[in-house]
Amino acid sequence: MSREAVLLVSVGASRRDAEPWIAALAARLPGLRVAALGDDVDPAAVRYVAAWKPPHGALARLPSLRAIFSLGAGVDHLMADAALPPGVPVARVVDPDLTARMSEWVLLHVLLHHRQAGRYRRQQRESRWADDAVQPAARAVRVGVMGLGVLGLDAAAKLRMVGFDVAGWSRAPKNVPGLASFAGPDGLDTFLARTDILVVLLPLTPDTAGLLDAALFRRLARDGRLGGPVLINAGRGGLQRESDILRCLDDGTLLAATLDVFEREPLDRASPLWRHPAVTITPHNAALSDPDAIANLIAGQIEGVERGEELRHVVDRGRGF
Ligand code: NDP
Ligand code: OXD
Repeated sequence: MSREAVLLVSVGASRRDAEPWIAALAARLPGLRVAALGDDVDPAAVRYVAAWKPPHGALARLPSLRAIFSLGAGVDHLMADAALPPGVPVARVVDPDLTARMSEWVLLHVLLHHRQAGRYRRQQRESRWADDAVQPAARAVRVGVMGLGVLGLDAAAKLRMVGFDVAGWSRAPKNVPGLASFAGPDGLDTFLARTDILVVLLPLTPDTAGLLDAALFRRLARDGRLGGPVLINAGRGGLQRESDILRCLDDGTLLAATLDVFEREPLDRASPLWRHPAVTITPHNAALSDPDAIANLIAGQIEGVERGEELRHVVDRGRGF
């Protein structure tokens, strides 16, 4: 068996799922053997892993492992693996391609709610010309972005460019011109009370799990120009309580919701979310990781490590993101 250093790729259930990643990485890293989890590989030869939701336990017992690359920006699945090798750094995706995709999705769905796309789709189905709906200006609509990291800050900047009145919430306050910043549990009430459209781009951690519940939705602004608060979540499904979302849509606490992520994925066909008239669903593809773009990032990281440079975008395993 070859002792050539190996980059092990784990994506999806079958080797075919990993193949675009293997091809993209192998083309950029000719000095490494790029193999799929399940291939005939000497565990002692594995120097790097690139993975999206690998089976828990699969990355244990790789004695030469130098770094694990998440193929997404979120690392909650990796962090939940009790057998993840403790001393090995985990780097996540921070890449302009993925960031731009997420901001596109956020802008699209904020604008669909702002311009009342659901109302006009209904009217069209009924061949009904009704032009009496109030259409507030973007500056009169308050968007609150939960999570002001790489993705939240870019989305907030682009929302401001369109003209929305944007605030953000994070652990520590941010000093960004034109962005009202709220932080920590103490800042949450004020942030929610001035939010008409809540955009969630938080990571899933022990501190954020289940945060999006009925108690939080009740603290959103009731005096907005859209007729009720709107929830848009592309963070993680574990942040939300789906039964609370449905209850709050039905009792008027929420006007509408757009969800890209779910407590269980894929979303069960029996979930009432599919059929709720005020819910828009996308299948966890707000910001896909493009193999070519992300292979460039990982190849650059590996080349840097091999030259003795510091790994970038390393996850703080203590805080979980
Ligand atoms: P970052 O790590 O850059 O940012 C995370 C942000 O969340 C930071 O601003 C951080 O605050 C804030 N935060 C974390 N914990 C708390 C807390 N307890 N209270 C308040 N704020 C908190 O992550 P990204 O922006 O790159 O990505 C965010 C998430 O988006 C990912 O973790 C992933 O789950 C999700 N995602 C979803 C995708 C999809 O297609 N649906 C695609 C890509 C990512 P502070 O800055 O103060 O530390
Ligand atoms: C990610 C995702 O975290 O696609 O990158 O969800």
